[in-house]
Amino acid sequence: MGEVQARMEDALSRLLPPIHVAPARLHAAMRYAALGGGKRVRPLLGFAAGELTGAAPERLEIAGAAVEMIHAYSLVHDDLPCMDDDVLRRGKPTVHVEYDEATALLAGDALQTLAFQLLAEHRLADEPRAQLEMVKLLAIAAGSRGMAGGQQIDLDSTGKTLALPELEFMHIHKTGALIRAAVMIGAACGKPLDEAGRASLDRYAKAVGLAFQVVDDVLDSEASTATLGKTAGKDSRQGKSTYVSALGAPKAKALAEELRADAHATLGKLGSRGARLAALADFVVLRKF
Ligand code: GRG
Repeated sequence: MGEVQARMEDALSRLLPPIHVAPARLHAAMRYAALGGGKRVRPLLGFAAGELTGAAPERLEIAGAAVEMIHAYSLVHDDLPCMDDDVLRRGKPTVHVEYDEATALLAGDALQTLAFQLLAEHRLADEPRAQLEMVKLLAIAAGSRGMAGGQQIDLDSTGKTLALPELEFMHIHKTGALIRAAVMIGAACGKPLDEAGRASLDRYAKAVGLAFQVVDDVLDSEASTATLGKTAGKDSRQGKSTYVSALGAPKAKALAEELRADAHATLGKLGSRGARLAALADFVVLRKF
């Protein structure tokens, strides 16, 4: 994990515009948002999925950087006063606090468009059609039928109690869609999987994506701000529906375990090449931050 995390830090630093290029303030804010923090879970999953299909690491780091830039953009916008209004992220002041709101908005926008630029300008798949498919996967995962849509449902549901199927729908979109895209895009950097292999990998990614958010809900209610590097306990203070509010912490943890078992079971169909994906399912569920 450390190797991929270090590799991603280098790749992101190389791919983001340098601070000395105008507009320096915007480029500095983009670098502040994307560098020097974060677990890099999505690129880690992309690398592990790429191992399954024999993808070149040079391709995986570009694909991972694109997904990570979408993720960084979502965090910058999520922290804005018009959304979650938070002042701490990855143990540092949020982008709008360090810079200003307008710059944070633009930094998020520019990170998002740079992600698509990366997918367009680097050779990431053997077939052009497969590369176009990656662009589509990322666009759908980030858009109204993915992350942005999930965020809208989250905003609309504040102060309300969601039933479990609605909660699952929100989380699958808000957090799960990008995680799923990270896995499928990583795999697409290598030799195409057959239909059954693709379906198994997608099922794995869906389970891990949902597990990630269930664990995030548990950590928000149980871990400290210092451990998380972001403000803890916000979900209940803001009246958000979470797996902890819906099920209670013990049942939410049991659900995360069920999803971990599902992820492992589905990887069984992919043979020993899925070992790293299995270890990452464990990391997502057992993590403490
Ligand atoms: C603003 C379009 C838009 C979307 C925002 C994903 C999201 C939607 C907001 C993020 C808010 C949040 C805390 C969601 C919970 C799950 C999540 C994405 C946590 C942060 O991801 P990690 O733990 O963060 O991978 P690091 O810092 O490790 O990269």
